[in-house]
Amino acid sequence: PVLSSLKDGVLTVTLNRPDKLNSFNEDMHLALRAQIQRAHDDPDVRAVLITGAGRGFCAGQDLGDRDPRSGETPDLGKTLETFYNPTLRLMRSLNKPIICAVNGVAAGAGANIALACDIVLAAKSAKFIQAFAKIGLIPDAGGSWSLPRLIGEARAKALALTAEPLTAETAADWGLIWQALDDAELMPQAQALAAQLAQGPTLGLGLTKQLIQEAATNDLDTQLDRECALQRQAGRSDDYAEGVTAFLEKRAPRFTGH
Ligand code: LHQ
Repeated sequence: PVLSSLKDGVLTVTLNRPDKLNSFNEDMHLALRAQIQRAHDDPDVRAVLITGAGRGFCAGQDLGDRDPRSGETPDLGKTLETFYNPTLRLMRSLNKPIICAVNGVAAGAGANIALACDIVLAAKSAKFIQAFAKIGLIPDAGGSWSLPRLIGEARAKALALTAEPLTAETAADWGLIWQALDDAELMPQAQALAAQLAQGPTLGLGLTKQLIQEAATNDLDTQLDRECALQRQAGRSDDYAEGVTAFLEKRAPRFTGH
């Protein structure tokens, strides 16, 4: 249910249930999680690129997996605890950038998995849909946290309460994502960005990701202290020495991620 390849430091992960718009069944949950875990464990992975196979990015949970007509009372909290939340936490704690190339519709938890990535690019034909309201659910997969932070409470509430589709261009205008690109440009640009980051000072990039995430819950004093601690760490890296040396020697730096 997930394809993966590692090239030049970029782990590309493709959600691959195109007949179901890459909606999540248990196998796809576990396969995605395994790839994010691999990104944690394998020092050769220096950036991750997530995308979807076929015309969609991800339509959220596979709604055919649990048929309410069976009469069973579902425990969706358990589904979140078992499947979504560990993956979300792994994505956020990964000290490496995750780029998302949203190639088509991103609905429900599929939209919010995309928003949990560090840099989100989307094809202009893609749409973001907080589909939960249509089926009586609440925004999950981190959406209730990320939406108000990214676009403010007014827009977050309206999107979540109406389930209205948002175009990629409006998403970019609002700051929900980084860029909306012509469809043909999406993958080349996403791959170029992932390659650029993977060849970058990835130790410092990982610390940057963590620091910006921490700012969501820290006050200024705490954050200034964290900047001291992480800049101290970054300043001791090989990549800092190389970056400054390359600048002084007027040449391109050769970063190693150490
Ligand atoms: C699907 C799905 C899908 C199965 C398209 N499942 N087959 C967390 C915890 C536990 C449980 C519940 O949920 C959650 C979190 C969530 O993610 S809740 C939100 C779940 N997602 C949705 O409600 C979105 C449902 N899908 C749609 O509204 C539409 O498919 C969208 C707007 C995404 C795309 O519309 P179209 O471009 O018109 O495509 P389509 O509807 O024709 O879909 C193509 C095929 O994919 C179709 O199958 P078929 O056999 O008829 O060709 C759909 O049934 C299937 N599919 N989403 N989530």
